[in-house]
Amino acid sequence: MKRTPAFRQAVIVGLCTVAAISVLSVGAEFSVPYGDPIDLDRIDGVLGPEWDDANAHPCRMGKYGAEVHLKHDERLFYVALVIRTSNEIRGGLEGWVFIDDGDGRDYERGDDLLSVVANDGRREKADHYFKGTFDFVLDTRLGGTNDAYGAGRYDAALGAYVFEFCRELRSGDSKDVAIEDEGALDIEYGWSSG
Ligand SMILES: [Ca+2]
Ligand SMILES: [Ca+2]
Ligand SMILES: [Ca+2]
Repeated sequence: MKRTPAFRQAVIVGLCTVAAISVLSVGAEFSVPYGDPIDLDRIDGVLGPEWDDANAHPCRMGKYGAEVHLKHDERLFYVALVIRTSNEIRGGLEGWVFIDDGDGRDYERGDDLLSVVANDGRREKADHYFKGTFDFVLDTRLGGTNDAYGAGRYDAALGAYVFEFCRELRSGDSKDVAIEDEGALDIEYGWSSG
């Protein structure tokens, strides 16, 4: 399926060690702390206390103000996106986290995308493989394994879409980009509307 995101925000993630991941975003550096594991049931599109030990930073995603929350544990990398809009968007919103495979060329075959449509917080497989520019499919459709889940919902009281993702650091799946100790990773965040 080909989809064109309305916006992407470039963020560079430098991995110092698994226990001390740092993020460079628009010239500023953010640390990705080692935190408590998040139960899969908490990947529900509700930004609860499971994110209290994450690092959060504000950013812009196109016309929307947003926040990115980041943390990891020994096995999983966690990302939450809060995209602020006072109105639910007609046609829905899809949140996504793009992960470059380390060659510095974004949106090419071999890159990763975590993506789900906001759907009342229903948890879905989120582990996609890039086949080409904005042409991506679930790993499981290419013989790979699903190693990421995500959920999103619109929270009217908060005035925001909330997307939560968890993803294996090193799944061993040939369809995944491994997040290695002391490696480097480019991540971009974004959304697309239906
Ligand atoms: Ca949650
Ligand atoms: Ca690439
Ligand atoms: Ca996978």
